[in-house]
Amino acid sequence: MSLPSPVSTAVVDGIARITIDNPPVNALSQAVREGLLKAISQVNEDVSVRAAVLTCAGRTFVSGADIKEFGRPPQPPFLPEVIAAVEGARIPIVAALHGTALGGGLELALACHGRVAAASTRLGLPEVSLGILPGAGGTVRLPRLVPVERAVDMITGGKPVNADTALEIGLVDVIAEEDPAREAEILASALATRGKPEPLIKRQVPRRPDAGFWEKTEADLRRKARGQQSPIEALAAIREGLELPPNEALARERERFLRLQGSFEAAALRHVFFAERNTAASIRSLDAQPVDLAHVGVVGGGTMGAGIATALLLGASSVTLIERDISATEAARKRISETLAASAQRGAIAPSAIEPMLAHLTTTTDYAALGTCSLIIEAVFEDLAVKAEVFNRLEEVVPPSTVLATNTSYLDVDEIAAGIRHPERVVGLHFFSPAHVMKLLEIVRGKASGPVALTTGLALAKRLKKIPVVAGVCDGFIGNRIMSAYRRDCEFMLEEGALPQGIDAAMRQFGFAMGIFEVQDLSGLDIAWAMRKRRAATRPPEERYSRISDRLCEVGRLGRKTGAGFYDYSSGKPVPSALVEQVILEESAARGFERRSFTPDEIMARILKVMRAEGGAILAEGIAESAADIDVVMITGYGFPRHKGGPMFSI
Ligand code: 3H9
Repeated sequence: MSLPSPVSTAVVDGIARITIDNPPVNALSQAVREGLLKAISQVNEDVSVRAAVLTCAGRTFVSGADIKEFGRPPQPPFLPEVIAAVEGARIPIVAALHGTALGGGLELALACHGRVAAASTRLGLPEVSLGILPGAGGTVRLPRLVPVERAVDMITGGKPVNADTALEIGLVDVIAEEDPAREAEILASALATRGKPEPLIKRQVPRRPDAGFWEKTEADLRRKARGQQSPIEALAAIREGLELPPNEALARERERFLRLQGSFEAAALRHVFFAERNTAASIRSLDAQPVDLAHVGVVGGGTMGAGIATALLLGASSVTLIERDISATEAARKRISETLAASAQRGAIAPSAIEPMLAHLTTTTDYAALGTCSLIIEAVFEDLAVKAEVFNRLEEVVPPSTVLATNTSYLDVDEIAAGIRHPERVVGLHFFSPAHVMKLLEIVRGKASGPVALTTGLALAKRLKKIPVVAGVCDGFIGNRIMSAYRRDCEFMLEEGALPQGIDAAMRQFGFAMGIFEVQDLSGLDIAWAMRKRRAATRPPEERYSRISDRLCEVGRLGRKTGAGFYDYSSGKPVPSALVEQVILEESAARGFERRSFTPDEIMARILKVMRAEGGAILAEGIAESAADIDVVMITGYGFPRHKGGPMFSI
């Protein structure tokens, strides 16, 4: 017995309504493509039909080709054929958009003869974020509808636009006040009076870009893409779309699409797409209700505490923040309002949203004010005794149902929870700085962490639009543990002959936003220094240990904040330092190394090897739930290039 088609057609008063119903996101699976072809041939043949509307059931218009089909041999009918049928229909077809019209979904809408969108619709061609380019005419049709520069931004950047922008640039004809399908019927009816619709593909390109546009855009893209190929290919396809006869351009686009679809980059980005949606599997399967997140407490108003409070306010929670004294509470409030102002300046929030958010922030020195919070996140100084004391104080003022979280990035969550009466309520919530921006949230599962504490961590991640990854207790959890391992090895490479600028350049060339030494200078060398000093007594004497960082700290080079670290910053930018090189040479000599040169490939091979080895150990110890989770951590928290799929990924 064959399954019912996900595409249905109903004709009322000469207007056909073609509806796609393929939950969750109406992806263009083989059955949808086949159903669409049938529907178009049906309305072409039915002479009573004057016009048609293409709409979707459920929460969204078509959000793209079915990514699950990408790894398998393609099954006909292919999308370009479906799209050509829609565009060449005997009658005008108007797309009624809501939710997200993405990728193949937007290409389908471009083939229609008009577009009506609900006000909350987002429209885009995000293919480059999957390592491919639009493969069903998007690069050829979009620049015929909207200004070329806007088409280039949308296709090479992959970021969707909202309905207002879509209307402004001509991507949609109408923003529906109520039901987009109903308003699409009105537009389709009006178009029907003008005879057979003109396909967009036949439309002349209104304006060619200015001289030098392609070269400059390509140079900018190459700089930003950090080795990713698909944006560069997408740009070339758009250019061909404007310079070649349309059918030739469509064929060339398809060729590029199929080639990229089989690339390492596309496999890597698909892996990350699904990996990000499948994290925290062990918590998702728990049968427990999270606590209410409407009012959350934060203890500590330093960089992390204030950042977490900002993230919570942006996530529509009320926040009560505790600091030691009045001047510290005032400093925290100032930090938070400055961060919100900067978010407004970046366009992330409306300036008018700041005051209402700050009205939901209470700063105080009185722990009793936390009595009504169902979740409290501690973000005080990274010291076990200090944190344990905070937890003991918290237990005095809150009921046993309150979940207590620690934002520690290294310390043992079990030891923090050890002294309290209800350790099942304790969980680690490791945010990354800046906490209101960074997408990663490590949910650290302590020995005693109970289901409510864990599901609360997951619910918080969802509310703050973060990606949760579960980590077990160990030194540095997943991310910091891997980073410590490769940072250590990078310092060994310094002893053996490399220089910080050489290692950083190799990492950038591989696709990292920054090299490890630039990163350390940015975050400050003192925290890791303090930790090394704490561990000095228990470090096995036979363990290899580089003294380079310690020596820089000893002379006050703590990173950017002191104007010097692995680099000098007197000009604001990192400049290699003669003094650092001297320290490195001395340490090489002291350890008896004959210095040798390292190629960028050699440096990266070594870094990746260490990352994989540490990742393997983390998996074997059960600290991470899957290799894919480790990839997600390194990509979303540590700048590993997304298009390389993560340190554990291979094909
Ligand atoms: C393309 O179109 C190529 C064409 O140019 C040419 C072809 C010839 N396919 O994200 P969510 C699943 S490339 C299959 O949690 P949200 C997803 O895995 C494509 N499955 O929801 C999840 O499954 P599960 C261009 C898909 O509301 C469920 O749907 N399009 C697809 O937060 C819910 O997803 C894109 O790149 C798909 N295309 O966000 C859009 N999309 O429940 C990619 C989603 O089993 N998708 N799923 O875990 C998105 O950006 C977001 O999913 C979306 C919804 C914004 C749509």
